[in-house]
Parts: sequence; C-alpha cells; structure tokens
Amino acid sequence: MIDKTYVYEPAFIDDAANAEILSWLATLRPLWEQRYSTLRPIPSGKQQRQLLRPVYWLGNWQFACLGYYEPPRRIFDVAVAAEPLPKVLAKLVAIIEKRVRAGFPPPYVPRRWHLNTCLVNFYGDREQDGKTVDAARVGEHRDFEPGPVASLSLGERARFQFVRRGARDAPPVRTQWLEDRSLQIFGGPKWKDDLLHRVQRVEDKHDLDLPPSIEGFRTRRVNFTFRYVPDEHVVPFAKLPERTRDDVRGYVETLAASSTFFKAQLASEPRSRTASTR
Ligand SMILES: O=C(O)CCC(=O)C(=O)O
Repeated sequence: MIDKTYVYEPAFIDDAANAEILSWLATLRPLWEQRYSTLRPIPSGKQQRQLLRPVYWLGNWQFACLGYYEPPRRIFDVAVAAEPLPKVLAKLVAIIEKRVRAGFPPPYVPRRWHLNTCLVNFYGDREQDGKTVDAARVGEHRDFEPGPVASLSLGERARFQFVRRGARDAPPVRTQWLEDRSLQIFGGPKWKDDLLHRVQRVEDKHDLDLPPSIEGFRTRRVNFTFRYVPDEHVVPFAKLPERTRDDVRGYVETLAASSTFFKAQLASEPRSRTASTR
C-alpha cells in the first residue's frame, strides 16, 4: 500500500537552485546557542551546554533557552520573528506545499498550514582542545509543530532513522539515507507522533567544507527543516516579555551585527526598558 504521508525524492534541487542556496549560505552567520539562558537559574539536575551544532532559523527563531514550540503547552513567546526565506528557498517551499496539499490526506494538513518556519542545521566537525570532534548527528526527538514537516539536504549523505519511543536500541522502523539535494516530507500521526526521528551519522567521503565559514567548525552537511507555526504565535522581539527579551538579547545583538532584519528588531525594543536592562 502506498504511504501518502511519507515522501523521499533524491535530486529535488537542481543545479541553479543549488548554486543559489550555496551563495546565500555564505552570507549567514549561524549561532552557537546555549541550551539554557545565562540569566535564569539552570533547572536542577541539568547542566549548561552548547548545542551540538550551529543553527540559523528563518521565519521565526526558536531559541533553545526559551524551549521549542510545543503546542499546547508552549506556544507563546517562543517563536521569535526572524528573516523571511530567501527567494530560492521560497520557490522550493511553494512546490513542496503544493505537493503536500495534493498528496497528503487532508486530515493531516491543518487548515492554515504553510511552511513559515525553517531551521537550518549545520552538521560537521568542531575543534575542541586541539582535537577534531564529530558533531554530525541529532538524537531521537519529535518536531512538535503541527502538520507535515519537509526537509532539504545538501552535502554528505545522512543516515536518518525513525524509531519507536523508548526503543532507541531496537531496530529502526525506517532508515533513509538523505542524499545531497534530496527532499524528505513526513506527516500524520505515525511519522510525527508515534515515532521519533534522528540523524545517526553523516558520511565524510568528499572532504566538504560548506559555507559559511564558521570558526572552529567544518560543515559537511546542511539541512533545512521546514515547519508550520501558526502565524499568531510568531512574536516580534520587541513584544516579548522583558525577562524573555533579556534571555535572548545577546543572541539578537549578535544576529543584528550581520542582519538588517535583526538590527531593526533590536531598534524597535521599548526604549525605557532597553535603558534599564543595559
Ligand atoms: O538533519 C536532518 O535531516 C533532520 C533534522 C531534524 O531532525 C530537526 O531539525 O528536527
């Protein structure tokens, strides 16, 4: 039986789009986020740590220290307005959305679903204490944003797996190698809710060093994961509660150094508050 809630398509991105994406990537300054805020107490039993990989978000930025968008328990003040998709990605997203609307069972596509959120994941090696550490993986998790999730891959092949909850060591339900320029889409309760997914490893066969250059890091794979956050849950930085703004202001300032979008977001912060927190 054909599964209408899972798509894998190799060679989805053509030469022209690939070249455009690579030159746009070179303009990005990804962030190394900390898991927790440096201003709020770290939850007991937890330790501050840097995320395994640098990331960039488009549409809205879900800072790790604010917790990720997770309806119904965490929907407000976690999806912070971010830059729009560049044209080349917007075009690909329009094709993907069409395909989902035509092919996925309607009950699994929320009414106002559109892919307004993109997490850009950089997979590779980081330099640590003079040693090279392979950080090209992501552990079992769910994406909580409603509706189908689409992902584009560039660079080395990644071994992507779906596993049953609580059974990380059992044989995976599905293993899919995600190739350079491929598209993967999954939705519906089976892939989104019942199973967790992970990137177990990323090959290192072509000595790749993908853009942008990131200090102390060599990127061999870039993944774009497109999701849907209801527009009413996307909040401009200036509208966040003051304490939450304090948590992420450092990141927004870093982003503002190379992004006119975030520069404007910072400038629109309420003035009296800005003065009192600096
Ligand atoms: O890199 C990938 O293919 C998957 C990334 C992922 O699981 C995520 O961003 O939630």
